[in-house]
Amino acid sequence: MEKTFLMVKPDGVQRNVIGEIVARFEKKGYHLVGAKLMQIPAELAEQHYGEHKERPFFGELVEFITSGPVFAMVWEGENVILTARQMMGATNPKDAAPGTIRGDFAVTVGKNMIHGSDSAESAEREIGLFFKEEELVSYEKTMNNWVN
Ligand code: 3AN
Repeated sequence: MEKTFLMVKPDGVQRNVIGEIVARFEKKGYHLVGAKLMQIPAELAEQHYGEHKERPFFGELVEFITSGPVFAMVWEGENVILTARQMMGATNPKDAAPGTIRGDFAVTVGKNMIHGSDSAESAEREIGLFFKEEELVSYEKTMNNWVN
């Protein structure tokens, strides 16, 4: 089953919307298979945003993402990579449609609430950077045993 890496950024954590963001993906029908509240070390931030190293905002990006706790998550489900990106909305909140996370909660491009992997390759890379295999669960054995 397809997996993606999503992360509520420091602005989202500070604004107390972790639950609201998690609820959107739960209600959509995706399954949370890993999650942790953490403070990202600078080296991990630089690795995570490695593809933006040459961009003028790289320093700002690393500084922001390490400025407070983030909520890192792995979600699983059909087409979750692309659908989560659609649910997040455009990178720049001014272009993000109402109803999307950035469209509803964010104003500026630097502080845009959430990160989500943009391809299968980045999902695999980012999940590996943030989670050990034993930190991810499988619902295969429990599915349909409880309320649902
Ligand atoms: P996305 O997060 O939608 O995949 P990317 O990968 O283009 O967007 O950019 C990574 C992050 O860099 C964005 N989430 C955003 O916070 C930040 N960013 C992108 N463009 C700018 C910019 N012009 N100025 C400041 N930060 C930016």
